[in-house]
Amino acid sequence: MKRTEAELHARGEALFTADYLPEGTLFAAVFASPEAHGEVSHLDTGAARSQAGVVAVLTAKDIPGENQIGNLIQDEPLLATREVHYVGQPIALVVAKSEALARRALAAIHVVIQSRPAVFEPREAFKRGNLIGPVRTFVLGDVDRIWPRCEVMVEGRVDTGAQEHVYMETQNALAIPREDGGLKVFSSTQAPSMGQRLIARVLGCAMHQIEVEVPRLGGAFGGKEEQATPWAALAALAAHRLQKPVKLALRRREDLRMTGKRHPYSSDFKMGLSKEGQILAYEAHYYQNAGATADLSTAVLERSLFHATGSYFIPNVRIQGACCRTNLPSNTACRGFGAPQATFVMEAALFRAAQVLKVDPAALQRKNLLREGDPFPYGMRVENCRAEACWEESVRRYELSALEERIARFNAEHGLEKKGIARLPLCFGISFTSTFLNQASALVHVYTDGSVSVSTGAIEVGQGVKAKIQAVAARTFSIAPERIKVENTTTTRIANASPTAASTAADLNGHATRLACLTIAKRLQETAARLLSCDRPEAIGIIDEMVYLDGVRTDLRWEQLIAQTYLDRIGLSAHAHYATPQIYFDRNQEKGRPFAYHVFGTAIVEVTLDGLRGTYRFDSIKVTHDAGASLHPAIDRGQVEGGAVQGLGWLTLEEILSDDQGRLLTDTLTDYKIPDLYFAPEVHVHFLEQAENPEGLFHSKAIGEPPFLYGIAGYFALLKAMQHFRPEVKMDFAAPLTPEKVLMALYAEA
Ligand code: LUZ
Ligand code: MOS
Repeated sequence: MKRTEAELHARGEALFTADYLPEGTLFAAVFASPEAHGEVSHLDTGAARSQAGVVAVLTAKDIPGENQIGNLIQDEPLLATREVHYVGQPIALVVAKSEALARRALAAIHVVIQSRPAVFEPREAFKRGNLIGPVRTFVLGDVDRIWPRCEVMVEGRVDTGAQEHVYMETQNALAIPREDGGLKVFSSTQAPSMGQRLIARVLGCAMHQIEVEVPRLGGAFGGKEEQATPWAALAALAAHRLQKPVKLALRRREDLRMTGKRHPYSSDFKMGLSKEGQILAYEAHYYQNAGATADLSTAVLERSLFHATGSYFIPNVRIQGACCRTNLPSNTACRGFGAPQATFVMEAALFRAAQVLKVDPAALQRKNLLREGDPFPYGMRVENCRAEACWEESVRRYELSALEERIARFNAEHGLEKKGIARLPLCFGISFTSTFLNQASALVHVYTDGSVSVSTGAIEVGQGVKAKIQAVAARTFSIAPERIKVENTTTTRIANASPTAASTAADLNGHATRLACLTIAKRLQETAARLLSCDRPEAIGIIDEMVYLDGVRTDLRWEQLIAQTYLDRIGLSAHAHYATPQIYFDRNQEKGRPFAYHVFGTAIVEVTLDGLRGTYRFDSIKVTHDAGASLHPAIDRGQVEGGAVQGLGWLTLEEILSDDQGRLLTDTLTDYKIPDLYFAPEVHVHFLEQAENPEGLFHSKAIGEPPFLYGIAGYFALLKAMQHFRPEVKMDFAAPLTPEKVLMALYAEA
């Protein structure tokens, strides 16, 4: 099957929110706080207002409803009033006849801020008690009873950095007033229903007054789950006040400065093992840098806790996590959503333990892999466990012993260049950890010519969800995919949609699509039975657009069947709702069954280090991935490749730096280096065979986020290469491990 819209993208004809420009549109630009923390004592917008081309300058006073866009926790004003909490926090909105005029007027706004001390580090915020939500603790067994019996103990600290989403399309929205006083808002968002609800709150109107439509997104990666809302709400506010269409589009530098990133974590770990390398006890403390507002931070932290033990069974565990409030733009959802940070801490602990035991980390990884029925610290037991299957398949398929020999030979023959390899066994839980979000609906129309329109709440962010939903409808009806159009998402056709997030969009919306198609298919069976004078509709089947009776092909075709159903005055549309069965979580006990299933896999990463320069090249990443019975192998392969490379970027190249006043220094894409074609290694992807997933849509598995974690192996491969170059090198677990840091470590004085 082809990727829907591939031609449009190849020709540059695909339309994005920014491509819609109704006549008479005004343009907005955001005036943001220059201070990380302080009290606004004076705000003068008069000079800006009187500049040529400026139509209005809006502040919090212009908000007719509630000045509040916090979702989980209501701690986020749309426009700052008395206090500012980070550099880049919106204070005022200039609306003008052109983008250039709007931006020029920003310089004429005068603000006086009495600065207050700002906090940027999560451990310091924790000490001061600046927490969001409760400290969470997951416990299994009893670590304190086991510590004295452990023959090997390791402890340490781990830091992982922020990561910018770098969606190609920056944050933007267009709001258009409607005749009834409501608004139609085009928004580049993963969460149109959340946008609709919060815009209604800000404007003080009913949700039915606000329609949010999403064309397609030029990438999101979690950055448009919560953080598309402010820009849509600001455009909506201006359109509502001025009764004109208003567009708000951030430039790249504004986007980099004003929006949040992946949460940096600072963590402590302690691990106890037997001398044979069995992990007996594990303890970790996560200090999450949440930034200035709650946003999704508590949910991200929760997913970290769920992924604390990685792909391993550990009988005694205590994990604690704190969401620490700092004076940075609020950090937010980013592919993996807290799981990569926790998995990295686990792998760092194992790496350290392997050093002490003088064994290859892979030996410890293999020994402690999850097995069928093992409990996670959150109560659920692992079902259809494929951790060992993926590991063993990767050893066979990628001829690991030959690979290791080749690397040993290379290292023996080369003085200045050294190679390292490392592996990452993956285990990722699928479902939103907030159980209520695991629902979706679909609206399917069959037109009288036999063509089909499918609407769901899923947003096409480039991940190919439309192609998957098209495949689901085509399979359920057994008709050609070309007959099926998957529509853009809008809140008038699909209500109360969960965000396109948590890797669940194809699963949840695909299930709903299948149910709606089945409802129509049942009606079609009845029509066909009538036409064929048969009193058993269940004896009717449709295969490749032809009607079958008792397994025997008839002359009745799909189009005829549809036309007759219409003439018989039978409905050709259906709406269906799907909710993931049998999931729950009790936050008092911290136990439950939060996930429908887990995704497994194994990656092997090989890197070559230039010991003279500290530069490195990732040669290859070899993946064995459990995609279930893939709905669309080409798309799933693309997700594995992209995820793995994005994961490598997070831990190596991508470094976000701010000055001591909380101002972002890496605010261009020349300062902030992301993986490109030259950086990307060869990616080999093998899907585990005979891997049907009974819990999944047509036995498939979700794909979006899990492969991001494969990049973690790259960090440890690099540490191994550094060790080969200089055995006594001091190794911190502090990502990103940029070439500069590698060089400093290799030549640090002992
Ligand atoms: N978003 C969310 C997510 O709201 N809840 C989740 O559990 C989640 N997981 C991954 C990515 N986004
Ligand atoms: Mo996401 S991190 O699934 O928006």
